[in-house]
Amino acid sequence: MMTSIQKESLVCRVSGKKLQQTLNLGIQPLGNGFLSQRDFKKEYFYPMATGFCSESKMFQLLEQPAPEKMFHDQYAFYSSSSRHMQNHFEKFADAVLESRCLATADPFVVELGCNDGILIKNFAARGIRHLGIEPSQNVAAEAQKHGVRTISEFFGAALAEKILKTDGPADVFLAANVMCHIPDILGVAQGINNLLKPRGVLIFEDPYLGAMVEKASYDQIYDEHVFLFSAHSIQYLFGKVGMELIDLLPQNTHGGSMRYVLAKKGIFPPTPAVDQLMAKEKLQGLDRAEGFAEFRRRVEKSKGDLVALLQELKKQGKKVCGYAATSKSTTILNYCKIGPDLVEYICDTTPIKQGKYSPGMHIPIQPYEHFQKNPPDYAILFAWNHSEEIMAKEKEYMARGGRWITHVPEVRVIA
Ligand code: DWN
Repeated sequence: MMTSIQKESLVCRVSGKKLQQTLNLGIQPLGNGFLSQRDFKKEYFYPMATGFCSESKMFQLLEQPAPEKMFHDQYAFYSSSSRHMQNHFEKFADAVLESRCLATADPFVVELGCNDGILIKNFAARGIRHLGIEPSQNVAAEAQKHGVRTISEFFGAALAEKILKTDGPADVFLAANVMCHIPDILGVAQGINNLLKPRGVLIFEDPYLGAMVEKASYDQIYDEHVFLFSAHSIQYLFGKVGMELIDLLPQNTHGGSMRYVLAKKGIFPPTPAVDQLMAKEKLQGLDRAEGFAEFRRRVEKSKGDLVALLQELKKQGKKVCGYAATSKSTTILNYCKIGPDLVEYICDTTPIKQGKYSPGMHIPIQPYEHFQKNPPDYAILFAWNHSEEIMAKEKEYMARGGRWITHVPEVRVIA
């Protein structure tokens, strides 16, 4: 076991002030570090805990593995693995076009972390000048197949300069489920501000801190998610580079996300949604470290309840599998110490994960067809954020008496 720990961040990555610990999820491997048996001995682990900064209001990991460990040419997550997400991003693109922020002479749209092109391909297909930035080469290659112009580099002020020289300033800068992955978020914010036209807008969405706290969905915390944002933290971060929130739109994706719309300060009047959400966050306690005490208690209870349920099912001789080898499942399995003795296998539709083992707890990952041929008595819904889509396609499993286990918002069996 390797525990190469980076001590870079017991202070806030944005304000530089000391962090207060909010949650400790123990020693964890990489969320997407699916591995072969021969690599068990050299598996990478690090201590995963979160902290809160009372100045920037940033909820963040105390320590995070180096980006190169997580995002590389074997990156295991392809955004288009969910049909629901494909529809979501088509609608996202339509909303950008309807907002008329691309209604300029020669519009230019940039997307950070475009993955397999799920969002930006909708602009490419309309012949709009665009650029996708995606450091993981394997998923970037997939985006190129969809006609997306991509570069495989990490974004910051230096890359912004380069793009300004080759393409000029951007009308719209997009990101989805990306910003929360970036430790040098201030450098990225600076780069975005530099790259945008004076009336350019930044539109991005990420899992929302308020939704995670409400649902006790602590599995949103893993190596890749260095931050879980709120309106408070986004306002502080972008305020540092001369930008401000002008709108907020809650999304039901990934278990509760927020779409943030920002522009340079003073250009567009903010909608009432900005003040409304800031007020709600204060009530929810998202603006102070003490506000996370109840969340911590619910997470600890969730662990106890899930382990007790699985042990009871084992005693009864029931067969339990995991449904979808999500990054989130890595957090749950390693925090609760759930291994192949309690969960026989995890099925997943992504070929790169199949035939491998889950990070840390080493549960075999089987192709989806294995689930159909060997249906369990109970399946833990690790992709609970896609539950509607999954329930719709698993009617036969349920009709035959198959049951689901979920931990959101509390551990329970769904018949
Ligand atoms: O931010 C991130 C989010 C957006 O996506 C990344 N850091 C990584 C990833 O997180 P995740 O792995 O928790 O994402 P999902 O979308 O909840 O899960 C995707 C996985 O689930 C894929 O491996 C495919 C699998 N899956 C499946 O096997 N059957 C998904 C669906 C919908 C299914 O029906």
